[in-house]
Amino acid sequence: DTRISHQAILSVYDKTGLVDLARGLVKHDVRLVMSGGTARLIRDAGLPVVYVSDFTGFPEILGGRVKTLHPAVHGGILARDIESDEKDLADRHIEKIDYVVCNLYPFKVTVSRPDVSIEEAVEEIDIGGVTLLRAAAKNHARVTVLSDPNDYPEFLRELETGGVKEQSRKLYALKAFEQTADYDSAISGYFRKQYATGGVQHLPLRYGTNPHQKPASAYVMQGTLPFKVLGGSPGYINLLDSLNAWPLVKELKQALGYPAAASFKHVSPTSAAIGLPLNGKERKVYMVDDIAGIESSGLAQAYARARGTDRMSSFGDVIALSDKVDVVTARVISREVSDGVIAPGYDPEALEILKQKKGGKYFVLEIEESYAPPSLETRTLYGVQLEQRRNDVVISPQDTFNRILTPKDLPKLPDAALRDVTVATIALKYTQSNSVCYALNGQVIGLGAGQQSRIHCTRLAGDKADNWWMRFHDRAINITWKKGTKRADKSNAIDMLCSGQLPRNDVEKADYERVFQEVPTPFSQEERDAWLTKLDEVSVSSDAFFPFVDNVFRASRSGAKYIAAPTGSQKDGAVLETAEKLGIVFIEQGIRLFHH
Ligand code: 93A
Repeated sequence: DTRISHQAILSVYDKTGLVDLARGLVKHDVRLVMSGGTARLIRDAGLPVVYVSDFTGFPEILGGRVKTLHPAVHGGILARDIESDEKDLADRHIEKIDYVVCNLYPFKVTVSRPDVSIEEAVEEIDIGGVTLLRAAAKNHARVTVLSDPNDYPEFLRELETGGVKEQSRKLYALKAFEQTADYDSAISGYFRKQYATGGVQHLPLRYGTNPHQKPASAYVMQGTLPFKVLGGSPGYINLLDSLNAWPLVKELKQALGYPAAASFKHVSPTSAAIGLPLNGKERKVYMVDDIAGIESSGLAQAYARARGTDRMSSFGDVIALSDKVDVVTARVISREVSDGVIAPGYDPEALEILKQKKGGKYFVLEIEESYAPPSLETRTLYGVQLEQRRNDVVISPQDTFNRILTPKDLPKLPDAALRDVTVATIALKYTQSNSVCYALNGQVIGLGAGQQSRIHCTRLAGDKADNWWMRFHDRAINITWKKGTKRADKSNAIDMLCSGQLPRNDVEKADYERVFQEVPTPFSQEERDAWLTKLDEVSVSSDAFFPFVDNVFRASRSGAKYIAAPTGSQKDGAVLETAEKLGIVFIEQGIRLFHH
């Protein structure tokens, strides 16, 4: 046929709209080359067809596994309008292909059937179609690739009115690339679940955020997961906690050179600390005064501080530890209600202690200490991919806190303050925003997370710091307990006494008083104020600037002497002036640290 100037190859699983498309192509003198099933339909519609096997001179073989995989097809698609390509085609009597219409075997549908066998899944892996799409998309400078039946009408309209536009060819090519990428990820996802189990690369989870969110899993696309599950089976939120808590303690240790610990709940730290020696009072308040040899373990003291800060919030925590876990640390953990732990290693005896928790259900993760995540991170939210560079900024006492804005004549921070703003700021880097953190003695003492207004964070964290400090009052330390009172019940009662949330009626009163040998006298406002004025030298960090001066007032009430925060607020001037008046050192910490 001398009128024929163009050729199309058609090979589709989904035959929607195919006949109309073929009719339109024939109208424009395009010769249609097709694989078997596609050809049958078009022939039945009374249109002229050329079988791929006649085009290539090679039959479909292996029961259809090889249909279009032939140099005549791919040479025809991939050839450019350049002399050497034209010569290659002419030498082999290959004709150029201008249009490729293809969609793939429905691999996703097949593997979504609960009873599908691996053999059935394998047969659904389209090879020739993917190759057609990739080849045509690669050569989109010349070739039009249609991978979506929804595009046929618009394509025909363009063909009718002067030819397919360059911009359309580009978008069709992009669509084909997205389709092959999606197709391949469905295949690798299926085989990951089949072959990479045992937690090496793919870890099935019982459910996601809530029990009805099934299925759920954790996996990496390349290599192996950076942690091993040594005990229990972590859940989805457990992993969110673990994978936020681990970098926090890793960075704390790198910044300050001490073993570090964090206690996490709902993807924010309740506290974090470095392993400074505990004094007698701290050992009592943190409920570790009966742990033999605790002074010999920096790691155990770090966790005692982290767990001791806000014992109410830490109930059922996920723990991260910067160092190999020793027996003393495992003993501290073994008495607390907790969900699991992540650490770079475990002494065999410590591991045994931990694995016995929760009737063997305590999850124990061993993280690869040297693991460095890729710098780009992606998540899907409501079907939309969000991508960003990971927050890999380094917070260090040497570099992050050198810009002291007030007082002007202070050349550098005292070591203790530098240490504490570092602790507070690294904790914020892994806290849901907005967030404000108060720190003292190398540990968080109050952390306000996830509030939409800055002042509410500053108040929440301040109230927590106050509560923490009230627990050091002799009246709280010297409570006499009824025999057999559980640790968690003690923590709850102490919290009520210290926060002043005392019972309002007889029912509440009976519940509150049941744990005490002798019911402690409530704190009067005067006693409370007198004690709180002794809280001093506190460092406060904020994950973003203070929009109003109220934050400085509130921080000051809980003993703040140092505040580190980004600037950029219209009220910067007033904030600094207020800090100056209240005798607070204000450090410009130049990095905003929102975390979500
Ligand atoms: O088994 S294949 O991977 N081998 C091939 O060479 C091949 N070429 C096209 N499957 C192949 N196809 C696919 O066949 C197409 O992607 C399309 O989904 C299907 C169309 O086959 P038929 O025209 O016989 O219905």
